[in-house]
Amino acid sequence: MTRKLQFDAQPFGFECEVERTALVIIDMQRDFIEPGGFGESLGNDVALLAAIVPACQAVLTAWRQAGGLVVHTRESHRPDLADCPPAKRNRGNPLLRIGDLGPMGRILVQGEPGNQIIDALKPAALEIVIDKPGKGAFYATPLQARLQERAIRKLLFMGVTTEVCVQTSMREANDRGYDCLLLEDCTESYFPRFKTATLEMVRAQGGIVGWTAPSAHLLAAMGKAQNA
Ligand code: TIU
Repeated sequence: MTRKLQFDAQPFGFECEVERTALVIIDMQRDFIEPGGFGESLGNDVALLAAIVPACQAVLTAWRQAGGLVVHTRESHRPDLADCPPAKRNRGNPLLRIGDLGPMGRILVQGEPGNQIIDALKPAALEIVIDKPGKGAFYATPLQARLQERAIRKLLFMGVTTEVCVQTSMREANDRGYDCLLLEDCTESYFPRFKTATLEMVRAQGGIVGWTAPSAHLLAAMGKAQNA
């Protein structure tokens, strides 16, 4: 039985089938959410980001219970930094550069404590985990192949930061033919006005990048589908 979900979204209603849809959780890592990681090394106040964790947890729990596919991404580099262009490492004047030793291990390096997804959203066995060297989840990763193997057509996005890795990943997905929806209360930026602007630009022009909706709309639709 396919389970069809239909709910109010902007710029217009969104429809998907659980079996053909993936929940994509972008970079909910200690490096962005906790002090001492990459986000703070760039001069950001990281405190804002933790507020979305309960809403993300609620969606993740419901999506798992429905048997939906879950994809987690991590922005991360190989320990030898061969996949980190010098342009990325040297841009700006960070307190600590990618690969430098910080309080949570080497900044943005695979396997280091700071590079792990926060415990509250820890990937479960068999969920897909994508390590990505870029801001987008498709660049130099096997994500497209993993989604095609499962005939996934639509993506629900959560994670951080809204205008950087989330928006880049949504744009990459949009160009690959996926319908994308961003859960408004499950994403955050270090700059609240950038989050607002991103939500507006995603759904402008008839959904030029995709849809946005509060997570409550998705959860209500999932509750209805279960009772149907
Ligand atoms: N700096 C910033 O806002 N974001 C990133 O560098 N990566 C992600 O968004 N994950």
